Amino acid sequence: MQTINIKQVDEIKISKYILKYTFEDWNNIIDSDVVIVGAGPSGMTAAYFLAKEGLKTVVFERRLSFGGGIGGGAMNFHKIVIESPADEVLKELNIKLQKAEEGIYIVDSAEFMAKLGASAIDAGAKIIHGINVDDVIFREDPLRVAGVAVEWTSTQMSGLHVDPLFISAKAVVDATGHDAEILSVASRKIPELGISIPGEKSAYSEIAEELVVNNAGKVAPGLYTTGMAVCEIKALPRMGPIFGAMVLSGKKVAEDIINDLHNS
Ligand code: 48F
Repeated sequence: MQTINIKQVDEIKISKYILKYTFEDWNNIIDSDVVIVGAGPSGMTAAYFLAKEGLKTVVFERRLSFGGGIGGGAMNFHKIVIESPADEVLKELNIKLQKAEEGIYIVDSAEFMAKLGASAIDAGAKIIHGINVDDVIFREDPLRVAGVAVEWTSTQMSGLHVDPLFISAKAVVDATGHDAEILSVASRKIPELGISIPGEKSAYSEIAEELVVNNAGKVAPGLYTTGMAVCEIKALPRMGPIFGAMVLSGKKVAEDIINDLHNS
């Protein structure tokens, strides 16, 4: 039987390399162009288009996986519905589509998650897991959101009193889904921004998709939103396991940020 020789490495060297390269990354992302909160479908699509444009983009995700609501599909069934023109984005990412009828496509949730995440990373975005964003940084004159406060999810879950680290960004994107966590904290703690959170409405899929896409974008200077968080802030209906608007609102917010940063 053939013996396979494996390079030997001790525990201390493993630990040293992990620390060295982790801190290299953190020193780099500490002043980012764009911070995206949430690695669901809208956040990862936004990350893909922003990184592709050459912007320093980091996605903080509180879980140890990415995909947000993609993996759960509808009641855990592994198929997801995508409608045109979102299929064009999925084709660009090499995700297989089954045509159900003209303009309506079916996608496997695992393939959608994996390829969307891989595409964002290949385009240059950093996705950092296990990080909870619990606040923003703001500045006056002019009033704007200027970054986020981050903490380990495990620290947050433990309830320990630990101060966060801060990351600066020219644009912060709330892609946290139904809870719109970043918009909520900003509306509560910086009332001068004038953000109110009326909450989403019950399902009305036919109209919800287009409304989400067209309302994604800037909420206040430096603060943007995409995906289901848009429903929270604009009182729009939910739509269930159809994901075209998640993809297209991610693309829309990326285009708005690219436009704003290029014109600033
Ligand atoms: O919920 P999620 O998938 O948001 P989305 O991109 O997509 C919504 C759809 O999945 C589905 C739907 C479509 O019709 O209704 O629900 O709008 O992904 C949000 C991600 O954000 C993470 C959360 O773990 C999830 O992966 N997240 C939420 N709050 C925080 C956070 C936070 N404070 N810090 C870091 N991550």
